[in-house]
Amino acid sequence: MTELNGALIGCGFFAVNQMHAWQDVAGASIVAICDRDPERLRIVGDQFGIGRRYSDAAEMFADGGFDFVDIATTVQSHRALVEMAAAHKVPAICQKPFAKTLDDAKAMVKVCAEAGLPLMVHENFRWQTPIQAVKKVLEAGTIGQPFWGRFSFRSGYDVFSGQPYLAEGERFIIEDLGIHTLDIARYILGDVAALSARTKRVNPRIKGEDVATILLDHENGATSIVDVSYASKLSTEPFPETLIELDGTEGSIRLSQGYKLEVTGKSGTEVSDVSPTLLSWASRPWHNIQESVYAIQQHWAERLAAGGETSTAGADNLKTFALVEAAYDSAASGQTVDVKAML
Ligand code: NAD
Ligand code: 89Y
Repeated sequence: MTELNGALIGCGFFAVNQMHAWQDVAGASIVAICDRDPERLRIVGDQFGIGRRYSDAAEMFADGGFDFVDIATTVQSHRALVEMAAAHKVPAICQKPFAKTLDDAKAMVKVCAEAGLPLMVHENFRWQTPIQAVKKVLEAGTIGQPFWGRFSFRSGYDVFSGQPYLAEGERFIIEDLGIHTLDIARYILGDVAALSARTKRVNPRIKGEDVATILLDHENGATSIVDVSYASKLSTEPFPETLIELDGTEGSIRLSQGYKLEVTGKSGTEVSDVSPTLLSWASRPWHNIQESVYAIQQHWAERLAAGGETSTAGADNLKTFALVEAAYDSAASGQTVDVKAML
């Protein structure tokens, strides 16, 4: 495979995982990094031995010499940086949440499409080993046609110490974490026609909602519940596991805490362990997410080299992002929201 050269913008908390993963990805590596915070630039540059360092993304694009850019900044800068990449004809990966608004996200997809450039959203949760295992069982037809699902992420893990900005925004769990859970629901049960949602803030030290319950009407007639919480105190902390229940015409799937997969079909029940691999640079409990970072980046490198749409292309992600906006709209109005009308 030809080696693709990448540049990474945003050397913060999560980018360290992306940098580790790029070292493992076959066919791509990072040759330049950018952060407007000199301390973060120094830390990441020194840790990963990157000589080309920039405090200004415009300067980095002007110098060029890379085949793609990996945008790992927080949401405020995503639109401007994706547009800058498109102006320089550079394919881009953009972290979630893709944009501040659905209109911004649509504009970002349009500018890259018009320039004929690949754009992938770093929507990595669907790449987790347990989620891939559920998808595989469903596709094998063991449980028949799924008619009901539950996608659940309930935790009391302190995410605020590593990501203090999560405590400060008007919006929290749907935009930050629920976005992944909604994407998994779409990935497993298909696109969504309508939804209704209820939210709550339990933790008095944060600004946004930390609990959300969302009812989805999938286009194929299935119904599902996406329930997310960072206010749940449990006997064994499940972070960062997404638990799944699926009922189908011929059987059922249960992905339960501890990465246990139970599949019931016509010939009985099979139980298996679908734990993620602990990569050399990973640490528990984040290893489930860290492995999916490697998986999505490997997928990008392969698709960029061979051509073809990525699983979480910008256009695909509009359908996940619309669910985020619809959930906030529904929680505010108390009404069911027509998701298809938003796209
Ligand atoms: P962070 O604040 O720790 O890091 C962001 C970095 O980007 C900072 O160092 C900041 O100085 C830099 N930056 C911001 N705007 C810039 C610009 N215009 N030019 C150059 N540098 C700029 O944030 P984080 O916690 O690393 O989160 C980054 C993104 O990753 C967020 O969107 C977050 O939601 C996402 N995230 C994704 C996952 C996942 O599993 N996909 C997990 C955690 C965080
Ligand atoms: O930012 C979030 C994400 O994308 O995955 C987990 C997280 O780090 C905290 O909710």
